[in-house]
Amino acid sequence: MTEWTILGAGALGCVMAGLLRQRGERVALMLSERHRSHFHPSLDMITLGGRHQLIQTQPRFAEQARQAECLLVFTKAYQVVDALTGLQQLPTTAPIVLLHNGLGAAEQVQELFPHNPLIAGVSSHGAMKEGDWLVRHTGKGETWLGPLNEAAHAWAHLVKPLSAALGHAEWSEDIRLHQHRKLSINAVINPLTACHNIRNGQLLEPRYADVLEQLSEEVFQVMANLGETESQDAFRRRLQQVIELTATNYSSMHQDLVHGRKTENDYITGYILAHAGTQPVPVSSQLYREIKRRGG
Ligand code: KPL
Repeated sequence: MTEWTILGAGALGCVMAGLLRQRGERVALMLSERHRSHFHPSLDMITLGGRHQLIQTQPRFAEQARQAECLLVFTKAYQVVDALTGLQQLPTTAPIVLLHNGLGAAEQVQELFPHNPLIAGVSSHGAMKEGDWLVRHTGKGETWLGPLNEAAHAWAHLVKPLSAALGHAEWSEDIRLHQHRKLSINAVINPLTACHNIRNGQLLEPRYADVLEQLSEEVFQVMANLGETESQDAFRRRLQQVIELTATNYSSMHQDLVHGRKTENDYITGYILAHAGTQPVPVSSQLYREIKRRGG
């Protein structure tokens, strides 16, 4: 049985640790320096049914990276490279699974760890941090994994235990498709909710109808130029569905901005800007600048 090492003990990382432990999987949590002097408490996960579940994981620090068998990276996109730079002793056989929002960090990871199997993951589970070591699982979703390099092709079997623990996990040889589908949703919902200081569901109010339509059109066109074949109607329906399903949530970018944290702006809206080519993307540009101006 593979031991899972989770890097990035944020909301989603902790919920994944909890769901894996519930299925009897071995889970280690890679902790940062600031946790070293503390006693490592057990994780308290509030399940979808509202029950508190105490989760025991194996605490690990960077110098123990050589013990990692499979690394699941749940840090924010902009932390991925720094967090992994500290793990140079990771065995070259250990797959690295990148599960952050947005796109753009994988190339640097590939340079840092040229021999490791590199896998991209896309998950739509909902999670919220409610305190130190207290997390809530807020929504069940799908999880897709797929290869980013040659060595990763041998690791498709990882989805079996993941699927048992998470309810759904599948391997896709075309993981870029799933990454683009998630990014296109994030590139609409996240910057708009962050800049207007609203919950996801408020985007359906008539006063946001125009900006929502303009931004959706921009994002759709950039994705189409990148080769995505989804129709505009299908994209609109999918967007509407995610907004409705997450109506009471504050998006991750909203939460980051409100709490004075850096956001994933560069890896979400920044990705749209970087791939727009000659296509005008005025709404995305304006939102990108506004989030930067507010320190995100
Ligand atoms: O993934 C999300 C995020 O907040 O980053 C969405 C789907 C927009 C849900 O809030």
